[in-house]
Amino acid sequence: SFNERTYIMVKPDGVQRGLVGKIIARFEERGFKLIALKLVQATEEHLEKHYADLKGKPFFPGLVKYMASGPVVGMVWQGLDAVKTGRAMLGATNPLASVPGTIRGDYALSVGRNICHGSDAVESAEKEIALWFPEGVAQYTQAQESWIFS
Ligand code: DAT
Ligand code: MG
Repeated sequence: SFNERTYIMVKPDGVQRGLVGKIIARFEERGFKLIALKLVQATEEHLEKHYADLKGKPFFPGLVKYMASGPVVGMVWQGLDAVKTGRAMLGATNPLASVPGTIRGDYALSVGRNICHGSDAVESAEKEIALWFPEGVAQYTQAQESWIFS
């Protein structure tokens, strides 16, 4: 929908590699509205909640350690079909399969260091937004909105 929200996160490798600004710029330039943003050092406990659906996968312990290895940048972007469009902008989970022009397809090579996260469904987006931004998100009118949506 028009007002759909998605949770996008720059992972510790993306932060260390100085890709935060580039990733933010892509969502800004596409026309999405930034409604929450923060840099946090997440605990393993918090990350286990974020990735609860993957508990039991062989890569789960390594995934949680990697995600806790440095700060991440969490953000919420709002706009038309934000979840699906956000996933398309990130590219395939395994960067080897990510098309050039996508974030992972331009900046990553390995599934264990794929630099960014994006919600995979509206319901998981809402859950992730509540987990990472319990304080809530901003609500404001973007001046360019009528030039982006019709
Ligand atoms: P996505 O991040 O594209 O939503 P996912 O939710 O299935 O993918 O998995 C979460 C993260 O876990 C993914 O970004 C990278 C890591 N991961 C997934 N599959 C993996 C695998 N086979 N080996 C190592 N890490 C994996
Ligand atoms: Mg996922």
